[in-house]
Amino acid sequence: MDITANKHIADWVGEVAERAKPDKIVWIDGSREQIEELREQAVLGGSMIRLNKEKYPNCLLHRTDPDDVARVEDRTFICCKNKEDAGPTNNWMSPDEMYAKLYGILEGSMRGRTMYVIPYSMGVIGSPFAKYGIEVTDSVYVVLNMAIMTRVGEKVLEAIGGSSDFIKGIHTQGTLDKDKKYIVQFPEDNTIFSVNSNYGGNVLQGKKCFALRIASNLGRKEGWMAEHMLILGIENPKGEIRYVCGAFPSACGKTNLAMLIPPEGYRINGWKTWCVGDDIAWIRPGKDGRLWAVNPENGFFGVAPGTSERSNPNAMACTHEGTIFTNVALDPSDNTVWWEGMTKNPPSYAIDWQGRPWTPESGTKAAHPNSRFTAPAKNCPCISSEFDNPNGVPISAIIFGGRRAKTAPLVYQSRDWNHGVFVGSIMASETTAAAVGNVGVVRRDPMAMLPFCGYHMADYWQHWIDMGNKIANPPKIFNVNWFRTDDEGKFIWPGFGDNLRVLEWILKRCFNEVGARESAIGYIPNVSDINLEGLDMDEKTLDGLLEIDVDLWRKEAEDIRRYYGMFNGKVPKELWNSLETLEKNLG
Ligand code: OXD
Ligand code: MN
Repeated sequence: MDITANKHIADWVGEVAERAKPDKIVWIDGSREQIEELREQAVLGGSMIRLNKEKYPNCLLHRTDPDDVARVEDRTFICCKNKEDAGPTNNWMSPDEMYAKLYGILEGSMRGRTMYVIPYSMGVIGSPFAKYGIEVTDSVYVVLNMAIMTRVGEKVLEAIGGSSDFIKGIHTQGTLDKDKKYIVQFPEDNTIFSVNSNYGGNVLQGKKCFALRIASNLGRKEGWMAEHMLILGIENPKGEIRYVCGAFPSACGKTNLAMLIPPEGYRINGWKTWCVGDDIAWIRPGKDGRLWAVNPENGFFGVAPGTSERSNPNAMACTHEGTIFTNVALDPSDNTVWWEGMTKNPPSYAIDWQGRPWTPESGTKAAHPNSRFTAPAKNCPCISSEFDNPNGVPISAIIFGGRRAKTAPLVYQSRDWNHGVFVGSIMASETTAAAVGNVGVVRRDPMAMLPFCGYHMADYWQHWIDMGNKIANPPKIFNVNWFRTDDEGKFIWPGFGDNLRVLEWILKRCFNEVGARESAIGYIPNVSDINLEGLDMDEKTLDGLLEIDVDLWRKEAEDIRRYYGMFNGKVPKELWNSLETLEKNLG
């Protein structure tokens, strides 16, 4: 493939090349041959290790710089003209100042290197949901990952045609200097820059940069929603498949929920689950007055540690072919990978994520806690038959969730859409004992979008309210908390596949098949309506999980009032109304 006939793309790529001064430009055509050739080059060049060809065909291992292992929220910016438009939850710099800085870093940064041009699509190419981007990068790692996570190549250029409607993305690895790392979105120019990083979430621009930060701006303008949500289809014994979207902050089990395996009793009765997406949902009103969602991605960028045949066999199955592993350990005895939590017994000897010899006695982690697998969605044994449906799937329920030791009950339902927006806006998760200090401190993460909302958070809430006014049959909105603990700090609810018991109740509520009790915070299940068969839990314990501690909720309401105060008078009145109702209900 050579230069495109699209003048907007050709001129812009030419301009980037003039600044970055690569030795060579390679256009990614999306062919198997080209991807295989790049894999081979990466292996020969030493940036990738090829894994056991029988056990892990076409799989590679990559190690990043030890200082470049996660998303960098403090180096992530939304650069729009007015600071106020980025809001108090985003870092901001004026576009002129930021462009000057970034072009300075870009200048000559690809000398001696190859610049790859990746045309990619978020969503099924040519579908009404699809949006296109061009990412130029000097990293083969980015090319190979983008070819898994998105749909890439010539077909994307055909779909763009002569249009200038595409997202421009520039990535240069640079020197990986921590203090010159920038992940920047220019929503008014549909432009993304990532410099001095080569870590997935910062540089696979289709994911957080485009599909959430830029897309949340596009959705606001165009009347749809870009959300940090999984999409899951639940098939009941009658063969009806109903879909839910779920937003959870990190370390709350989103990928596990997206690939959930029903408990045995449910399986025997014919329940099945189908994964449509594990991280991002683009949601639009359909002609039928419902909301319809697609997963704009084409793969999973999952956290490896803790993923096992027990916790998530579907995710494990995803990783056995055509997968890129980043910062996991290598078992040199058979050239396979390992991470903490994968098996009970670690290998007796391994090469750790930094390439150093490791044994179980080393006292260090073999895999980085944020090590990842990039796996094709089509590998997933429970991938939905609707995954490639250009129209998406109709959403019955939206589920918000966080990690709360005491406050939030196992599940509750909002009274209506606007109250549901309130429930999403006050989403919070407690920091765990795994992190230094500050155990149990609540961090608000509205709709799990805190690091990903590309404009003022209060305007985003207003957009949710506006969307609700436009749809005749909105999904019902729920909040779940799998993480209530007992007096000894142990989780009470078993979680994982058993979460289906709660999802069953949620879906029954959506189809008016079950009643509920009113409470100060919303509707709560009647204890007898959650199926406990086959579970070692009595109704009294379940009742405890559904209890609302009025004192804790009074404190919560005070904290929400303080939190809303941060948004310079921009919090929609509907949310204040919900807060006042809550305060009144609590007495
Ligand atoms: C995240 C991710 O950080 O999905 O949320 O990688
Ligand atoms: Mn995510």
